Amino acid sequence: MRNLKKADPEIYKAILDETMRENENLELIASENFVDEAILEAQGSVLTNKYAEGYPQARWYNGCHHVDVIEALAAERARSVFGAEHVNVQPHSGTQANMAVYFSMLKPGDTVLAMDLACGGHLSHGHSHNFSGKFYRIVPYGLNRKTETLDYSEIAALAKENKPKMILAGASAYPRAMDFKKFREIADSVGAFLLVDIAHIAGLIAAGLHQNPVPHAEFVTSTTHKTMRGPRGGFIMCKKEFGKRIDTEVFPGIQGGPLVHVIAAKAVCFKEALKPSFKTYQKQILKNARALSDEMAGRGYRIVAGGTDTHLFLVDLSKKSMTGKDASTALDKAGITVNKNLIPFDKESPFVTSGVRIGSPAVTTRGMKEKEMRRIAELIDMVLRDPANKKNLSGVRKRVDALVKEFPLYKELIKRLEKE
Ligand code: DSN
Repeated sequence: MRNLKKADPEIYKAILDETMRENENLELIASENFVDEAILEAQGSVLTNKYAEGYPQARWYNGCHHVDVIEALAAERARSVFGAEHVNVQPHSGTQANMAVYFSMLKPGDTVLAMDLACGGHLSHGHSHNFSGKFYRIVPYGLNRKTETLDYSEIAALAKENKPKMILAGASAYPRAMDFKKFREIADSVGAFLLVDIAHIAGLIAAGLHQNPVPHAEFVTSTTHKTMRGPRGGFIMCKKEFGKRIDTEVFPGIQGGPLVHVIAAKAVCFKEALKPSFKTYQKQILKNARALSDEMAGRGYRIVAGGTDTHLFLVDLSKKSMTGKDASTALDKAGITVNKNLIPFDKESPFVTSGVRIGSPAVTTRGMKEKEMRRIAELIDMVLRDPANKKNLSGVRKRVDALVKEFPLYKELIKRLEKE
């Protein structure tokens, strides 16, 4: 970053500081990950200069022959990873991927059955301030109070009662496996179409470690930056018959020029996902999430839904006289990054919450395994047992320092930065 250092020392310093923060902390935010340097290179390339409105071989601007190669490769690789008939890799984010599906298939006021945000759904699944909540009649489905898992018979009953045009499956904070085949049956029973948002679990699906919704749903949306470990962005998969409609809705419907530098990085991410090493990585994500969740449970913490089948789990702190907000703030001070999260049927507000969400993708990328997960659980427990004690927090911080040093991140990159 020699040029940046000269041109803009303030931005240079903030990027340097963030690089160090990522290296020096234990990243347990379930939706975050660390990309390979190859992805940083693709995204930091001259492709940021190019306008490419339209699609490969059908652009509005000239000079697109190289970016055509890139976008075609990204889409082709994504199709291979997930077995999809049609892929659009242009959405700038997961929310925009969802927006393209809503806008192409629904009219304002149409009914959508989607997971309640308070039970783990996403903003774009019907939050009142999001386009989804403003433009559509959202009927939320929740979880079974006892099992804290999806209750398919309740979803079927809600579908029958409300006759939705679209059923949306997928979540941001649901630790158990989802049955997309059952969602398909429910959608068929009321003539709805099915959108599955796999933003969180896409990597697991790509590796064959979670049921793939692609054969069951008309539309599947995702991000590339969570378990997929690619650049920040979105993509849409759909049945061939909807391909043209989706493409037209993304551009010119809701976006202008695609971010070709990000699409190149997405292509690198999909290539990575086709390798056997990606499957090994995803398997370890699952093992690590289970080991961490089991160790937390063994230390007396209640795990929502009794555990995890995925890369994340939720810890209920309501019986520990602590809010999610206080817990995540104390953990942050000790170098452990998690996010406060509503637990099902939470009595606290979304700003306070009774829980924290913990995910394993980023620490797994560092090379940590089950043994380290048990060490992390011990460190979390130490913080939460005495969260206001500064000496306790600095003691844990030192142990975090020692742990992350054993699993350095961006080693070569940091060495180069230090030389500048
Ligand atoms: N904000 C993301 C998450 O953390 O789950 C969802 O988009």
